[in-house]
Amino acid sequence: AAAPVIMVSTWDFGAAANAAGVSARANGGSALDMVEAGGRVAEADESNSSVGLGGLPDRDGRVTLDACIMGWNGDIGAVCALEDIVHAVSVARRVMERTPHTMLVGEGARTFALEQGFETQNLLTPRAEAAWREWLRTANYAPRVNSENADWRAQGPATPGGPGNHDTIGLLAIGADQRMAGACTTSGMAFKMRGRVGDSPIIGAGLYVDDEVGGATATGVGEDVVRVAGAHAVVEAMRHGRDPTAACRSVIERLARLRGRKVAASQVALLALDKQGRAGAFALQPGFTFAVTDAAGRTRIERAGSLFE
Ligand code: SD4
Repeated sequence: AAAPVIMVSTWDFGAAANAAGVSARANGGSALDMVEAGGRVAEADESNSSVGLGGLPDRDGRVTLDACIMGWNGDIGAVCALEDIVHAVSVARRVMERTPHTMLVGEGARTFALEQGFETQNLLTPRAEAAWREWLRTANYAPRVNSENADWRAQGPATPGGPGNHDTIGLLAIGADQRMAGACTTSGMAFKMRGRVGDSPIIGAGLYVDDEVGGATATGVGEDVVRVAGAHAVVEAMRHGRDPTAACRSVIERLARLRGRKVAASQVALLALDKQGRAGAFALQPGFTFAVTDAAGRTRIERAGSLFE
């Protein structure tokens, strides 16, 4: 039998995140340490235009970050619309560990982070600023996400949020003590309205972990993930006996039944890891990949099935 999976994360760039997670585990870190370490890799990666530094801004030119983290015992923390602080996942963890609350937004989240010793930095890179200025010429908001869908493909590799660009990272891990945790971190949809919050920092939508069952995370058009409480729905499907792939598929199919043709041009990808160390994913559109690392430390990139071709 294949070695159990100990960490998964969204997209091929998840491989670098998993490597950081696995080394945190080797150094005695918990599943929380694994997912936080992995999220920080994507946040610091300037070439990823959907997470942390280098993330594409909102329509007003501000980079605003959404992140959350969840442990094995219902511990949760989240930040929404955080500005000027790159490691949103770490701020989310501080919200979880050092406040009586579970979510802080905007100015309050930023003030809390500063009190906690996080340093400010300009998250808008020249490349992201140039993409925003280009977008301003039409100021036509279209939620485009990574997909091999023909419509998006036709827009070419330079399209913000289009094929070849990077995307939100969601991470799920099983620690050496077998406890599970997850995290999700993003700059959200490019050129979103100021104040818009997607699924990624919403526990139950962008992320959910139940240590009895497994965890799930989402990427894609957050509005469509929230409609079905995506990550929580996947965990509940696993609780009722579905394997991770079938659980993700059942929720994608539910979304399609609920929304009909309205999701034909949307993308949602769901990724799950169960307590037994089995990983799986499913998406609306083709092209979603994810990084899977097993207990032997081997990482492979898998490609999810999709409802549409
Ligand atoms: C959001 N799900 O804010 C995120 C975005 C994403 O670009 O996954 N991709 O809706």
